[in-house]
Amino acid sequence: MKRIYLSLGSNVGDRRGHIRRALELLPAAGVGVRKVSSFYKTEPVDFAPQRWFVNCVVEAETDLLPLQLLKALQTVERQLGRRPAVAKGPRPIDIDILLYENVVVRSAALTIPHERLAERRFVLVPLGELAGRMRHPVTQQTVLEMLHDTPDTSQVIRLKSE
Ligand code: PH2
Ligand code: MG
Ligand code: MG
Repeated sequence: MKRIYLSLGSNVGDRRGHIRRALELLPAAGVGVRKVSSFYKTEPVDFAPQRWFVNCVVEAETDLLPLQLLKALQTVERQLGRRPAVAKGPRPIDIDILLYENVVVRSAALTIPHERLAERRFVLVPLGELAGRMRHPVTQQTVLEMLHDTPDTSQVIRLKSE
């Protein structure tokens, strides 16, 4: 079993409902969810004129290899009604691989660790809740150090309950 961290985000329709549904579908896709962060309302990053997101991070275990995992997550995205659309535009669900053990993957199809991990408060804040002392396998910075250093100033507001 490999330990992985995923980022989940939604900014269309019932945003929390979409994330909850994705969490329910992950086990059948081969991803055992171990911990779920709080849910956060987050200001859109990179693509401003759209609705705020709800984001969370999960710690999970899987026997899937990185590219198999990517395909499995895309299947869950489609099950939740995601269709190919504008890059970084509105979506019912987006599930991104943040970390896969200490593995580094740099291919056209997939980049692990996620290439903008250190530039996104909507990822670093929930990830810090689960694993603040964990280190980035390339830069060796901890999650809390990345959060302290990030140039991102977008708003991330913890929701009271899921
Ligand atoms: N995802 C993006 C682009 N911008 N902004 C927020 N707040 N949350 C996201 O999940 C997000 C984003 C591309 O996947
Ligand atoms: Mg994304
Ligand atoms: Mg994605």
